[in-house]
Amino acid sequence: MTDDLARDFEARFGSPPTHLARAPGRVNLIGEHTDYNGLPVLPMALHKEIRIAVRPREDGQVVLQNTNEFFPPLDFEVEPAIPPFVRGAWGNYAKAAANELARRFAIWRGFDGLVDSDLPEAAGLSSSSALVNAVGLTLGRINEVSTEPRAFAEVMADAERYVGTRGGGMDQAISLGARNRCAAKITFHPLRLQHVTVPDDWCFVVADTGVRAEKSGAARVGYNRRREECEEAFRIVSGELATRGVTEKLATSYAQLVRAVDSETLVALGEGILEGSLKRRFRHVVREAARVEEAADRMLAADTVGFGTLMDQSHASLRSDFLVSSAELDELVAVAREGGAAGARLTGAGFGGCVVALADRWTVGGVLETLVSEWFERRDMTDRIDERVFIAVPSRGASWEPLGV
Ligand code: NG1
Repeated sequence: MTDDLARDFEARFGSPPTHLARAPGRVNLIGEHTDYNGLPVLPMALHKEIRIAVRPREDGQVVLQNTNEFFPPLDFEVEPAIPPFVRGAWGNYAKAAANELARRFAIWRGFDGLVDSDLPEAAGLSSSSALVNAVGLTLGRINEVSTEPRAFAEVMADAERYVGTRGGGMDQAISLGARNRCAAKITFHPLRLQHVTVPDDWCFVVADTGVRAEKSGAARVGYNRRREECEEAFRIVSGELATRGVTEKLATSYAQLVRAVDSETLVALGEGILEGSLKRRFRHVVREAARVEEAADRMLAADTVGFGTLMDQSHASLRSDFLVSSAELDELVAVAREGGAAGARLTGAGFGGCVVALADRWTVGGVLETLVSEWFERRDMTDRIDERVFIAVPSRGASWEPLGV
């Protein structure tokens, strides 16, 4: 694979690459729309990744080609305040990393790169953050930027906001920091990864609706609006709880609120204070954070049924309270459950993309078969079926490797 990429690079650029940067996508197991509220998440990195064959340049140009012809070649100069390409252009994820690193570390050196990926785009598996991370890692290494890994993950999270989505930091953190065979409970401010070994018998199945959830496009507005609603709900509830003396002083984050008041009490207080959509968004966020804590314990205890139940609850809440599911996502979740999954839910921001289902090694065959026969075959979506439905392998985070020249 790497040899093919290196040969392809040489054919295109005229000399061999010196390094390989790779960054995996991720599947979020539970904890959706919590990261940007400073509340925990539980993702794992995938065996599917972005790879870039790299040759550093002696000037400030970043010259990128992509093995997928759908993504046209591009180039730009490394400098602070890089003007973006048109909205939705793939190169903006590369510019995002370059812009942030140039702004913070005055980097100057660019590179020739050939990008290759086996990650589906706009499917909620974080191909965007994998690309930001792989370009960021490349620019960081060739410009000798020295930052501690967690600080680097925070820089990459800030970087990605360049494309216009006010995302949290989950995707960049897990893609950079994941360990083989593990998921990680991630907490924020300060960023911390607690690695949890995925039980040997567990299989997380990912199934893609094929409906694109383009966060630099249509899904951006819905995503950013949810974030504003969560912020608004927080302002109202934290103010009211301080006035009533429920919290000693004004809470400055959701994390403080959930530490001060247990989640069901907090939900009940929120229901008494908030109205309409804000009430529902608040309820989802508070309960989802509690589910993440519980899910990490269920994983440690290898309690398949317990973990699956939490996934089901998460999906119900994303559908009814957070309103980010879709007919296709709901159907795929239901089919996975019919096929014998212990639990299933949409993964990522929603609005399309993938579901994730938990099975064990004895039931996973039935789940896969049912998904294929009851959903994909009925929609005539059996081409490239291995890319549409697969078992996620908990994998290591990003790396930067010499290519032996
Ligand atoms: P997806 O849509 O899977 O890339 C987005 C955000 C995450 C998180 C989830 C919802 C970015 C890069 N990613 O993930 O931070 O908020 O939605 O839980 O914005």
